[in-house]
Amino acid sequence: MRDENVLFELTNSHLNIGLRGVPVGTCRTSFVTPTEGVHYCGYPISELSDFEPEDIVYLLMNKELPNPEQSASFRTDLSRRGKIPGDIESVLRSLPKTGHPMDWLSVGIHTLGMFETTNDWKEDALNLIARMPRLMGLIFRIRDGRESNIPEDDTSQSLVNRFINTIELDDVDRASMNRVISTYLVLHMDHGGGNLSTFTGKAVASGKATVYSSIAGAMNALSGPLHGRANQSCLEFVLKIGTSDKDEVEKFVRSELEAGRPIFGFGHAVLRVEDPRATVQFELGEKICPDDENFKIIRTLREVAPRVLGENPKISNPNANVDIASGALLFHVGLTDPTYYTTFFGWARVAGIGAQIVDERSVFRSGKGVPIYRPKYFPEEQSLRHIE
Ligand code: NMX
Ligand code: MLT
Repeated sequence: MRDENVLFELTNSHLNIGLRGVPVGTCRTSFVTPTEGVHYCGYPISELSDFEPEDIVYLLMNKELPNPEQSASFRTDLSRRGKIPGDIESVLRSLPKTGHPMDWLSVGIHTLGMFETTNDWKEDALNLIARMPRLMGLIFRIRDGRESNIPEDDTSQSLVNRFINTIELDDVDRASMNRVISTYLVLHMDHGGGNLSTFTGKAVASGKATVYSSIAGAMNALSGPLHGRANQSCLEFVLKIGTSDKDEVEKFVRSELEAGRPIFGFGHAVLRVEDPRATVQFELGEKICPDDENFKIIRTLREVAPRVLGENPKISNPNANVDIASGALLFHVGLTDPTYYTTFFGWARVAGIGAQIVDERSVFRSGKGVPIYRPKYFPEEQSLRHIE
C-alpha cells in the first residue's frame, strides 16, 4: 500500500536537473498547476486580473481579499510608508548608464535597505513594496538623463500613478498606461514557491539576511534571459521580425532554433498549456491595441511558435508563457525600451517574494521559521545508491 507520507520517490534521475519538481516546502501565497497556472491564495489568476495591485498585495500578505474598509486602510498604510528615507537620487546618478536596468534595480533595493532596515520581516517587506514605484520611476528618469525638476512623490496616489507621475512622459495616454501596468503587476506578483527568483530570495533570507538583501538577490536571479529577462528578449525578437506574415515569422523561429537560441516567451518548467497570464494579456491587447504592429506579430508568434517547437519532443511545453505579450502592451502605451521590461517583473514580484519571506521567516514552524537552506550534493562519482 502507498505510504501517504511519501510525497516523492527520489532517484538518480533527479540529480543535476535544477531541483525540477523535487518537493521542498509549502507555500501560503500561491500554487501553480500544469494546466490551470497560478492561483493566488486559491483564486485562479484569471479571476484577479482586473483587481487593483494594492488589493492583490493585501491578498498575498493577508491570504484574503480586502473588504472596502480594509482596502482603504491598506492604501493609507502604504502611503505612510512610501517616502524613501534617504537620497536615493544621488546614488542612482552615480551608477553607470551602461549597466542593465535590472542591475540598477538590485542596487536600488540594496540602497533602500542601507537607508533603513527595521529587521521586522513584515515591516521591511511592506516598506519596500511602498517605496518601489518611486525607485522604479527614478531609475527610468535618471537613466534617461532627465534628472532635473523631478516632481515630488505624492504618496497618497496609487502605486502605479506614483510611477507614472515620476517618469512624467509626454504624449502618453496615462489611463491606458495605468491599465497596462496595473494588469502587468497583478499577473506577475507571485508564481508559487519554487520559481528561481522567489526560491533565491527565500534562500538568502533563510540565513537571516535582511528583506532588502534577500530581494536584491532575487532580482539578480530574475535578470537572467531564461527567467524574467525573457520579456525583454521577446519584444526584441518582435522588433527584429518586423512583420506579422506567418511564413516570415515561421522562418524566423526556425532560424533562431537552428542557431541554438531559445524562443523567448514560450515554454515553462511547470505549465503544460498556454499560460493563463498570457491569455489574459492577449485579451487585453485585443481590446486596447488589436491593430498595433507588435501586437499583430505576437498574435502570429502565438500561433506559429507552438507548432514549430512542438516538433521537438524534448520540449515539454511549446506554448506561450507570461513573457510573450507584456512587451507589446508596454510598448503600445509608450514604454518603448525593452531593456526596462524585466524591471516591471521585478517590481511586481517584490510583493510575492516579500510575502513568502514573511511566511517562511515568521509563520512556519509555529513562528520559528524555516531553518537555513542546506540541500545535499554528492561527490561527482557517487550517487543515491551509495547513501544509507
Ligand atoms: N525554445 C527553445 N528550446 C526550448 C524552449 C524554447 N522556448 N523551451 C524548452 N526548450 C528546450 C530546453 O532548452 C531543453 O533543452 P536541452 O534538453 O537541450 O537542455 C529542452 O527543451 C527541454 O526543456 P523543458 O523541460 O521543456 O523546459 P525547462 O523546464 O528545462 O525550461 C524554460 C523552461 C522556461 C527555461 C524554457 O522553456 C525556455 O528556455 N524558454 C524560453 C525562455 C523563456 O521564455 N523564459 C521565460 C519563462 C517564464 N519566466 O518568466 O520565468
Ligand atoms: C513565472 O512567473 O512563470 C516564473 O517565475 C517561472 C517559474 O514559475 O518557474
